[in-house]
Amino acid sequence: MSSYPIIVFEGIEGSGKSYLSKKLFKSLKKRRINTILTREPGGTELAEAIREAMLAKWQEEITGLTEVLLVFAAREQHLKNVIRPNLERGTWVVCDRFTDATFAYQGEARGVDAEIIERLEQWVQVDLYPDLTFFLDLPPEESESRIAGREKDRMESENRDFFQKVRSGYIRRAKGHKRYCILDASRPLEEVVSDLRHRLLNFVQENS
Ligand code: Z5A
Repeated sequence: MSSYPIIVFEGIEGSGKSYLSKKLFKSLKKRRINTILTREPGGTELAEAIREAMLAKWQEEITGLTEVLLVFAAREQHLKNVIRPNLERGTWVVCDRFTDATFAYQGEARGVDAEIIERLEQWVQVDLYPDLTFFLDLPPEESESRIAGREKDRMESENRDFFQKVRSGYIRRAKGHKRYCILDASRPLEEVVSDLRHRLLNFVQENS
């Protein structure tokens, strides 16, 4: 584990990552734990610009490898300018998505070789990995109804089969890593929040 914790939320669209990461951020602040809330791709000026380019609709084909290179360029900026300096000064980091999203979206769903992602992961992150990852598991049909009516970006415009592959990719990774906590995100929000609170309590006791 890094010196101070990095806690990540993962899941497909509408699974509640943004809502729950804000909730967790507020709850840690209430406990007087210095915490920042950030997201990927994004978190710095350049990384947010890369996010916009990554999610925009283009006339030309965008390959899976291009997406991998874009998210890792954004991640390098985010790690160098936000995440590492905060961890070094004793601040906890709550992040909406991180590298498991690259394995799920670009690896599993776009078909980019996992070895390429692993190499970039080692190269860019070196020794920095999340300490706790909440995977909010939601069937794609449910996700579709939650985000219906929204204007869709390039990634959100993918079909159900794509998101089924993303979900399978997350489930596979969750089974292989002890840091994962899988939450059934199809339940009412209060139930998901209550599970999150319970898991968080244990984590805070172990880490503060
Ligand atoms: N991406 C990638 O491809 N590779 C990478 O390495 C990384 C990212 C890091 C942007 O991510 C895109 O980046 C994403 C993958 C790609 N693209 N896609 N598709 P993002 O996380 O910023 O975008 P998003 O996944 O589209 O966010 P989202 O749709 O806002 O999802 P969310 O944050 O999980 O949902 P929410 O805002 O918390 O909730 C959405 C709505 O559902 C809201 O009205 C809630 O009140 C409702 N909700 C949430 N939970 C519940 C429950 N339990 N019951 C009822 N209603 C609920």
